[in-house]
Amino acid sequence: MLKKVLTAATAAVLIGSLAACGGEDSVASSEAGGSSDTITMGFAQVGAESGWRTANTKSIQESAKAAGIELKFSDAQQKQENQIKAIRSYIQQKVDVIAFSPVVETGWDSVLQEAKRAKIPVILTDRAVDSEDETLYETFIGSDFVEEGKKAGEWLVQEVGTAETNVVELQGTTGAAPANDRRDGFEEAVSGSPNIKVIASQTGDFTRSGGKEVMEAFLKSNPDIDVVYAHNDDMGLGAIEAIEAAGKVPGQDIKIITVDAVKDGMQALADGKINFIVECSPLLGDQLMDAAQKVLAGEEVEKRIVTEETTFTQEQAVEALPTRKY
Ligand code: GZL
Ligand code: ZN
Repeated sequence: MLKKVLTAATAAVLIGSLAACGGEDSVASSEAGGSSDTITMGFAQVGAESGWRTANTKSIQESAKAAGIELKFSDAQQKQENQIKAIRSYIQQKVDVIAFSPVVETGWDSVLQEAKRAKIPVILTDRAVDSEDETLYETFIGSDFVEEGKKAGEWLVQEVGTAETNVVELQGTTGAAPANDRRDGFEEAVSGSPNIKVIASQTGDFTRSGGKEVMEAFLKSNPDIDVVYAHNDDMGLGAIEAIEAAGKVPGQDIKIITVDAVKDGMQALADGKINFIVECSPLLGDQLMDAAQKVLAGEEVEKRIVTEETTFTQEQAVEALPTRKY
């Protein structure tokens, strides 16, 4: 059986190369199981916890298709051990490049050293790792989360002036770069306004249900809440449900600031239930595929690629909604 297969394969290669007559040997390489010029990427996604994540996954899948890159994709349900397992399986499958969005900042060095030993380049997207060894990844493509937190705080400072303002904070996933940095950036921006106090902070794990549950608890234990600062739209939308259930008016009795600017958040902003949104773009797919092709072609890629993003007021949301891509 094997002999027959080999003969057929050899014949195909011969015909192919004759037909190509001096063209590239794409037939030969495709006969060799997976042509050498198609890049295979293993992507280990965080999960499907938010509208942002869904849009991010869509962007990666669409951009891979457009770039002719074969994508192996896994969803870790927000568990680091699942992401590590996925990265290990990509190493075993000998993919050309590995990309992932680390659910938390710490605990990646050993699996990234395994990828390095296997000579498989790694690209970080969306969230960063705290690794000291920068040779463990080629580049990090993502937003500046500290900047996002600052933009949220700066808006609040100019909005409330010197008025006494009690803020409750719905934090992202414990240990995640966006949670740590959006907290730090916000604190930095309001540090010059002693009238603005963060009276409670708790993780809602970037999910709508998490935001709702934590906000219900905040409402029970804090009689005077003026502002909710939610690290993403989904938790802000959950907070809106809890605020309305408590008979208060979101956007008026309690102002809400969120980060992401996904469609559902922008709709709530346009409806006046959210007061300000800091954009965090999930559309990283094209930049990722471009970086992967450059890395594999041995071209220079800058270590840090920051994604462009803006902020939205209620009026701007009404304008932007019709053309919003996600
Ligand atoms: C930010 C991203 C965050 C989003 C959340 O780049 O990691 O994770 O802000 C998502 O919506 O869950
Ligand atoms: Zn108050």
